[in-house]
Amino acid sequence: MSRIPVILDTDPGIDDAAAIAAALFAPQLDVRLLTTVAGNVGIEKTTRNALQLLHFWNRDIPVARGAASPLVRAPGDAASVHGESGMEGYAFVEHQRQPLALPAFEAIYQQLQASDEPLTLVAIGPLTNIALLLIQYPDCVAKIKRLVIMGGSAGRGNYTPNAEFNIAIDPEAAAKVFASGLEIVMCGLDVTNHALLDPLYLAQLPEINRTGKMLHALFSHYRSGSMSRGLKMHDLCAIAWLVKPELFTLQPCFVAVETHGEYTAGTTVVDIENRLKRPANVQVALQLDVAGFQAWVAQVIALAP
Ligand SMILES: [Ca+2]
Repeated sequence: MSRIPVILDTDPGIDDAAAIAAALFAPQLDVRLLTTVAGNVGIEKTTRNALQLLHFWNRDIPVARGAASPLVRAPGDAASVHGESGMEGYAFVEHQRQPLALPAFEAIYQQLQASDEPLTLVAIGPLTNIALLLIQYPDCVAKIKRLVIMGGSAGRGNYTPNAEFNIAIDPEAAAKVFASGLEIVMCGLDVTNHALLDPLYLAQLPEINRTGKMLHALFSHYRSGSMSRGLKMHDLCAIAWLVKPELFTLQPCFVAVETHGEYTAGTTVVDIENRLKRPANVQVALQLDVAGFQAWVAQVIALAP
């Protein structure tokens, strides 16, 4: 089986940690680079968290530190959901790992240039690094097979009434990315709000392996859903789509990102009924096979140490 080569841009983040686990241990994927971005918490913390996770799994995938703040706006965060550290709840051991000496968008470009096949980008944080890549290296589009994101919503938001967190933190970056001509798959709240791990599975996690034990400790501090009603695994959806696209129903749509609205900045305007008569630029995930998703998560976590 030829594995899909992937660059993963992330802001760990507790659901990011679960997504990184799945990306590393799904046999279908070959993670070439992790890049970090400010989002759930600041860039120092998301970078530290990414390195801690790779150390936990003893994996030597390079990490590049990305943007410390959005393109034009002041940083926001989601420490209320993920804890002050961004990955509250587990005592990771000390290590000497360091990020690469070059910024994320440069590291991504180098990977794209070095690869003899187009690479898949997966972005599960704000889209700042991807926008910087497109601004600095417009020629990179030809080297990117597709961009799979966790972000946006065709309905309501989870950060402001209409905007999803990853897009709301850096609407200008998202607007740039959505208008880039890249092939984009958007796993937004329309599917991720349903991507629940149920209480029964969550309770079993510590018995499965040390990854399960670690994730269970993090999940106990995660505030998107609850351990007793189920937790929303937003970021895992982007990885799930790559490995199990048959679990998702996609619709090609024109999607624009609102950057000027007084109350609506960061809203993804998803033209499901084609009212604007504009060509589709995004494959929008609108439905998820929840039971299939849960079965896949259990399968892939069991493959981890
Ligand atoms: Ca994330």
